[in-house]
Amino acid sequence: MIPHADEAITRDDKSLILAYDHGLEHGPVDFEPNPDTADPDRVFELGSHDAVTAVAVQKGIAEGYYPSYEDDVTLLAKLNGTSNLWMGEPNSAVNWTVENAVEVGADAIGFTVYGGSNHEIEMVEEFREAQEAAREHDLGVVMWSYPRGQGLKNATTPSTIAYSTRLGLELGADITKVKYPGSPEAMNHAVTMAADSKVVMSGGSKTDDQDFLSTVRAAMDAGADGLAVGRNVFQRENPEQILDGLEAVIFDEASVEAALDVMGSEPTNPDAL
Ligand code: FBP
Repeated sequence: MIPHADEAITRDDKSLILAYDHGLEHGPVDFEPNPDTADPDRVFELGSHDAVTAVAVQKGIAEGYYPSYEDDVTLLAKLNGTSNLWMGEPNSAVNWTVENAVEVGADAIGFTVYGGSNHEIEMVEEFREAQEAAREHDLGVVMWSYPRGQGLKNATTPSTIAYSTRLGLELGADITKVKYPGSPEAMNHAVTMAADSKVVMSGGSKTDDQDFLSTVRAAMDAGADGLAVGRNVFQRENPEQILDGLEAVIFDEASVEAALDVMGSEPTNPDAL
């Protein structure tokens, strides 16, 4: 972690990264709820919303589409990734070099590490190469820290998520992206284990407005530095509307009630507000 290395992908020290590598990681099924978002142009348009500090994509999407958005969108190059067709022990192919990502216009790199997988050693060594190349080019480094594999049945327990953020710090990430560990206390512990490096919450599968904003609010109150989200934005009928709500919660410190109000969305569980 180098202070300020992540400046290009943060605003007031916080991030809202729009993750759009699902066509590779999960396949076209993820675009079914909102078929327009199979078109990368639609998602780069969302990336120019004020709330979004970076858009994370794989190489092919960046090469083909980013040139039209480079004035309005900050690019986070997701360097590795695997398809859902792969049935082996968790692993991720390195699809993109840092040098090429710089040529395409990236300001930061993203890299998945599956701690606990039988492939952990090679993944960490690949991360080292990418991290050191990123430093040479002054790029921020975001680790998708997702422990999983043979020995890890529930990858979101509090101790596993605290270990995930610690891996990010120890291995040289500026920002570590982790799944929500289920409670503000567990998130706070994970943030503490990351010391001065940053922690962002992963969006997860689509939930309703109030549920989603409540989890993001809880994570932020527990010390998280933002969100890296895919499906909970682009699978909605109106992705811009949830970005308005997320901007309120993450950057304006709004309550869930106030954020729903900004969105013009009715609470589904008013008693919980
Ligand atoms: P979501 O917000 O949709 O969960 O996306 C975050 C993300 O990390 C994506 O970058 C990636 O495609 C996906 O989750 C991988 O999720 P998993 O490996 O847990 O299925």
